[in-house]
Amino acid sequence: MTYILKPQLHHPKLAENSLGFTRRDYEGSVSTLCAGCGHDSISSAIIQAAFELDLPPHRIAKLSGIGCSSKTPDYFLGASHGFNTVHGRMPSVLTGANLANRELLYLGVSGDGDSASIGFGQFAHSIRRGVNMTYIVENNGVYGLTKGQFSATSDKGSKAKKGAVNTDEAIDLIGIALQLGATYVGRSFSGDKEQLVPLIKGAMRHDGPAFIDCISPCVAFNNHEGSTKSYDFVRDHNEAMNRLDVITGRSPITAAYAPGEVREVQQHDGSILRLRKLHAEYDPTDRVGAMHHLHERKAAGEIVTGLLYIEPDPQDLHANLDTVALPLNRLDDAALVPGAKALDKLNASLR
Ligand SMILES: Cc1ncc(C[n+]2csc(CCOP(=O)(O)OP(=O)(O)O)c2C)c(N)n1
Ligand code: SF4
Ligand SMILES: [Mg+2]
Repeated sequence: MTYILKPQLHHPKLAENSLGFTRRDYEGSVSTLCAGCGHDSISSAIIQAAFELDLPPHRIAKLSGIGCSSKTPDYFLGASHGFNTVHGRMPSVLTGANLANRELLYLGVSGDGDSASIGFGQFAHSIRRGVNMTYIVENNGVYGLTKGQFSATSDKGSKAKKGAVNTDEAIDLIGIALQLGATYVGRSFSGDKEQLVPLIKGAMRHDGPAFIDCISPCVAFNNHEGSTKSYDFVRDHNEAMNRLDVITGRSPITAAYAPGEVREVQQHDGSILRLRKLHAEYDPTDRVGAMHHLHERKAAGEIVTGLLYIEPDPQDLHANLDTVALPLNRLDDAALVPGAKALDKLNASLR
């Protein structure tokens, strides 16, 4: 169905960002997902985030695995680099691409099956290695593309559409990401764009492994009573820790949230994350506290959302490996063939 072209007609005075691009310049082809699928709202949030951050589309690389969620990069950032990999293998391909060229912004899009089942090891290792990326899991608790089997993020006791009860313990990717050293960790809901867009913007401006678990209901297979990933259930159990506004050089302060204590966190690139706390006691720079809070609220039946953890000055894989700053394809002969003396020195250092 991707042969359906997008209508060219649009309002003659669409707002432009500082690059002269409109929101439409960040769109992709027409979505072929089911009407009402949460994944489409996430695509729309990614488009808005990239537009508002004035990101040049050709400086973004979007990568995904396999699944309805992993199909979505076709529906946004049509002018960016794209790589639809194999089921569960997005993180290793992204890691390799990032090591070869650190000048692009890497956006990994995955599903709960893609990242918590077949790709669980890949997910874990990309986080613990500190790959600089924005990693979004579009989490619907099922394998949507293969017709609704429980996934590893499906909650114990959650009911399938035909009544079967899930007896397995759920993997909470947020908990794993926190444990393995992700330096920006957030959870959101595809039905709450006001929360999701700034969360994605903050992740895109973050220089380290940024992970977002976005609950994204599957209207075809997991949106019924008894499911803990349905629109109704998530709306009823959503417990937002904070509201975020990302302030870059030129972006105005747009938050229109209820008053509360405000905390500002400056990121490495100068962007400021303005957090309006909804829970006075919650400290998003305390990793152990965040893990504790997550477990505590889960036991109380709540789904905590918002920016759950931020390390303002992270160190990424390139810093850990002390790699060369230039993209590998721009290294000249002198750098690539340093000569016998340099090779002798290197060999000696390894003896
Ligand atoms: C190696 C391999 N195993 C299994 C499959 C079949 N398969 C395709 S998508 C998918 C699960 C997708 O679930 P998820 O990542 O949660 O994405 P969703 O469709 O729910 O967005 C499976 C098992 C496959 N394509 N490749
Ligand atoms: S099957 Fe589910 S996840 Fe896939 S497009 Fe339809 S609603 Fe979305
Ligand atoms: Mg899924």
